Amino acid sequence: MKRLVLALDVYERERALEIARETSDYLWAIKVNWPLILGAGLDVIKELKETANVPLIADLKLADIPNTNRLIAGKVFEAGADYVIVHGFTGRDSVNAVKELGEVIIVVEMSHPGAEEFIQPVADGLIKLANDVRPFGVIAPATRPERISYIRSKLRDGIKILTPGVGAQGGSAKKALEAGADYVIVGRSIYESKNPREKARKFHEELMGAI
Ligand code: O7E
Repeated sequence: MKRLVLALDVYERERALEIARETSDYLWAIKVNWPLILGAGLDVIKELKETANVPLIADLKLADIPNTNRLIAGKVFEAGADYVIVHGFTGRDSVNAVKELGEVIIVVEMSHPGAEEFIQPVADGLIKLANDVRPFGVIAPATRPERISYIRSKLRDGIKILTPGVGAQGGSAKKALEAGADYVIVGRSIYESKNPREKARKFHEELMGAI
């Protein structure tokens, strides 16, 4: 089973497709965020799926009223995304508006230092929301493995934990998995390396060894 998600945060379509082609053997999924969508357009989602043949996560971190979330998510699912990432703090009606259209992943806690200011203090409420809404998965920080363990201990069985913050942000892939994550999201450590395929292979092997 593969547990690595590539965060493909480059601007250029060609570069994105090349990295996807090189690394796809080791990936469970590819995550696209605003940089690539703004740089290459929404059609890059379908092209990446055809090139890498893996699920596509659209990480737009939607945080709007239900109607606007629905309008945005509709376009993104139509473009071929398999999962759309939404913020939970806007409330369950906004999250459900996206879930009615396809699979969602809810942000429960983020990986950067500033996440301790506002998001971490309300994580319990966001976990409860996730347990009620039953998304495919939630986001938890690899930079704080103890928080992954905490979130896992409160989360309903079957909801996956995806964790960013490995490598460039200082987190460890192995520790994140041992703490209870299901999938590890890695960006710069792979796409900025001289040999993205080799880097992805190393992360894949580290993750396989951690199970
Ligand atoms: O640090 P990198 O280069 O390995 O990239 C990490 C990716 O995960 C990047 O796309 C960033 O936007 C995303 N991310 C975080 O780094 N921290 C978070 O808390 C949440 C995400 C993320 O993927 O959000 C999904 C909701």
